[in-house]
Amino acid sequence: MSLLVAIRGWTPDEWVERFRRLMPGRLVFDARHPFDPGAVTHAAVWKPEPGLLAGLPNLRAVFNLGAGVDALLADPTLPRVPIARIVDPDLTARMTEWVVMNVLMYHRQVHAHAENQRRAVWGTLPQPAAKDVSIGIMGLGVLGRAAAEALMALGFHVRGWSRSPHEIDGVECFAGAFGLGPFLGRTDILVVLLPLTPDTRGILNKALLDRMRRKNHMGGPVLINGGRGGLQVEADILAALDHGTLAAASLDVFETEPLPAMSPLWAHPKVIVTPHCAADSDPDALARVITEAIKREESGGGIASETLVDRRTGY
Ligand code: NDP
Ligand code: OXD
Repeated sequence: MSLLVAIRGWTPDEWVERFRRLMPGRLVFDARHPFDPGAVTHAAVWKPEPGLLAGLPNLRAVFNLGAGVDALLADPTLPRVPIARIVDPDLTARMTEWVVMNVLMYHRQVHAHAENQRRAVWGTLPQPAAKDVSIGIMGLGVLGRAAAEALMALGFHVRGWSRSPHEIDGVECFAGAFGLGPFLGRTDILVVLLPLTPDTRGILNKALLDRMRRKNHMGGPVLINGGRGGLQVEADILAALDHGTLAAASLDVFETEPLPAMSPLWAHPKVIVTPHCAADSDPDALARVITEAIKREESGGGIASETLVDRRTGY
């Protein structure tokens, strides 16, 4: 059994070292250097070079080093072996923090208070209770459910939208194309934790933003996207912000990453940009999770169902 580590965009050296430490006695190949393709049984990858995995005749399973598999599935030559993605409490907790931080910032009108402070104005603002504010979460998977629980614990009215119908205690659930209109029509803050698939690409567009509830204490609907940049049409978001259809946006992910220096999103007064770090996790913890998953697969336990990617749906 041997592992190929193929990583683009992050520092591969540290990952190769981690896996060598965690799997003493096994071969751990670095895809940047020559290796024997026939010896590779497992691959730990992040955005691997398209075609690389197709050249591994004895590959048994692929372990994606993140929760989203859109970059991996974009390779049309990807071999038909099981694919596992990351489901990890550390990653989930960090995404929950990012979502809650943003929701509270808008709900408690931090920007308006900061502006008053700048002008030395002792200005009190009307402040509704959390229960009177509706948070709509697109994506009720591992991350969406965790965010829903945290927001419910703070007292918000939480609604959720997914591909298939769900019943979740305390969450008003909607599903599919028919559910989208009613879901958006009573949402004040839209939290997006969807995967990027052919069905969700470009979903955060003018038509969707136009359907959100307009009247609230924040001056209009707010968008918080921690999913993927390909979900959003940035030109439509900018136009909605300038037109007032959207009051504000917090974006962790972008159509092009890193966000180009020329993007108007950087300096837009109603936009908060974070550099795809919402769920930046402890790499040692992730490497341990993957190592355990590889050992489980090797010993015949297969891939844990909550991490197994369904290639038909794309997540
Ligand atoms: P899951 O696979 O657990 O959940 C995905 C959710 O999206 C499910 O509820 C699913 O519906 C729903 N969904 C998928 N397609 C559609 C559709 N066409 N219409 C409506 N709902 C849909 O994923 P996670 O919660 O673990 O992660 C979500 C995404 O977050 C990842 O794919 C990744 O892109 C992103 N991410 C971003 C990070 C960052 O740092 N910014 C870090 C980690 C992840 P159903 O329940 O019916 O299957
Ligand atoms: C992920 C990410 O998918 O960090 O895990 O974006």
